[in-house]
Amino acid sequence: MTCRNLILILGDQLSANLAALRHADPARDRILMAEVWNEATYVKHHKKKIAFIFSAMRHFAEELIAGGWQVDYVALDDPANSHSLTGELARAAERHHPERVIVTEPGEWRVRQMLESWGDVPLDLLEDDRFLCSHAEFAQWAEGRKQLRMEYFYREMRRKTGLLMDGDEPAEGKWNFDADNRKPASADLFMPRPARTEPDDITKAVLALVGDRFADHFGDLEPFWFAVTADQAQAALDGFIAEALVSFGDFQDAMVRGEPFVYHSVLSAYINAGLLDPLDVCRRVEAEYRAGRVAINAAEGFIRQIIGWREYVRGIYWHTMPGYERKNALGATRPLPWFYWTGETDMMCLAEAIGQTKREAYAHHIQRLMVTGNFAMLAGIDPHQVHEWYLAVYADAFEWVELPNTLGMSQFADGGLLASKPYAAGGNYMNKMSNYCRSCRYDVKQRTGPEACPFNALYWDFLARNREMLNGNPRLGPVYRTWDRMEETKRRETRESAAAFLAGLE
Ligand code: FAD
Ligand code: DLZ
Ligand code: SF4
Repeated sequence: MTCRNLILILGDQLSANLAALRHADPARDRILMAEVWNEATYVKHHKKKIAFIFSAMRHFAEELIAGGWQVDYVALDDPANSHSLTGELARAAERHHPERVIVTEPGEWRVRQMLESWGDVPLDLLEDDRFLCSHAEFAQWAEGRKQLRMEYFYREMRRKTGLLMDGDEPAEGKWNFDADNRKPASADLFMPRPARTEPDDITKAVLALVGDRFADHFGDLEPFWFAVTADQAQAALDGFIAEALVSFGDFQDAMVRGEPFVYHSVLSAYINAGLLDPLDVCRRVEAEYRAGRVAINAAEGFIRQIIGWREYVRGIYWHTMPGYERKNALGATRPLPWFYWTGETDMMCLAEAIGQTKREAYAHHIQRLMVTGNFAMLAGIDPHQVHEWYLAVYADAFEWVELPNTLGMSQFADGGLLASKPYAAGGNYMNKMSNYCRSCRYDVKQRTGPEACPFNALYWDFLARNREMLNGNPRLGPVYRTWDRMEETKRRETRESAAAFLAGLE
């Protein structure tokens, strides 16, 4: 059978208004979706992440079929599955003899390269207009700028969308209310849990498949409660707006033992896979603010994450790839400690963040940045290994968003392209923003010796070790002056303590 065009839909393109679908004709074109081993194993993704993507793909294919589309869906256990995206394109091309293959541009450079170098049938890549800022627009914004700071990019996106704008002015006269969003949260506050979806028959079949075929991958497969359709993701958004948004701003940076989600939305996996439209989500949040139900610091804090950070990191990714993935400005080479895969460590903050990552394929931003990320940077872990870990373990991880967050924001491996200074902190920060330290075997107040919180000596050791690279950074001037004022013996003991801890890591 022949078709006019073959439309390839990838696992993170599950949106009814996808560019490739808008350009297609259900009567003459055929859709291809494929679960392939290569995509599930190029890093060993968390079991929950694979189950989420496969189940959401299967549900989306069903919706397309119900909407009158002709869909070739290749399941993982199809005996003829070639297990690569290009292999499946080639097989579909043999079946249908299309004139052209149409794909909405892939989110990852690796996949784009793979498709572009597959030459059997002419290929059209369509711009992914689920994002606000095109590659060309970002390049234009970046051109001639010495520093690519998110804040200025974000203001452009506010103007472009009109979100939280009163005419030409930002709502309530300020662009950014981040200073109001750093309150610690006490464990006795009520913290809502994200909406849970009961697995249906499709999801149950996927769970059985993933449990069987990916048993050696990281993470707990069940309980599995992710939304896997656009309607279910909308229900999760409704739940966030009704229960958590109001406190999102105040407690955005807070960490609480036993509370993996605090007041975060837990929507990133749904947005990234295409089940929720990012601009719709922001408009819903703005409406809550305009109706007087949430304060500006909650609405602005949330919207900034999506039209600011999310769009910005995507811009940075495509602006710097290929090459960005190999950045290692601080020359860090230590292997990733094994406890990143088990959560078995006496450091309570790391045990919590990694333990919940294993259970939920989720950790919120401050856990990723200031606990697992901060530790890896202070300990001098090879940023490429850190990158592969983050890409594998989170349900929302796709390279375009994960890589700049990891290499740039959290590891300073791009030398400061993305962050104006390393996000480095000792135990004080953790003690201020969390209740982890109270139940940790280490003493957050001590800097040296076997009982001392390892973050303290590691923090100073990191600064001393990387002085040549970081000395010129004006934001670090006061910290280096404090270090220089310390007694020589204290400095030596600090570095010896850090060295002893690091030796123990290996
Ligand atoms: P909320 O806190 O509720 O924020 C709302 C939304 O804003 C999120 O759903 C997400 O879409 C967006 N957002 C927030 N922060 C960022 C950010 N820094 N970059 C891009 N979007 C953002 N996010 C991913 O989506 N995928 C990743 O692979 C990923 N890897 C990360 C790795 C590191 C080292 C760090 C520090 C951050 C990473 N982030 C990543 C960003 C952020 O941590 C997650 O988006 C957020 O924790 C998702 O949880 P949430 O939906 O509850 O977010
Ligand atoms: C992450 C992922 C996984 C686990 N499996 C598939 C798959 O079987 N088929 C597919 O089309 N996409 C999958 N993906 C997403 C891709 O690996 C890739 O990250 C995105 O399409 C972005 O380019
Ligand atoms: Fe983490 Fe140190 Fe606090 Fe323990 S004392 S939880 S290691 S910051």
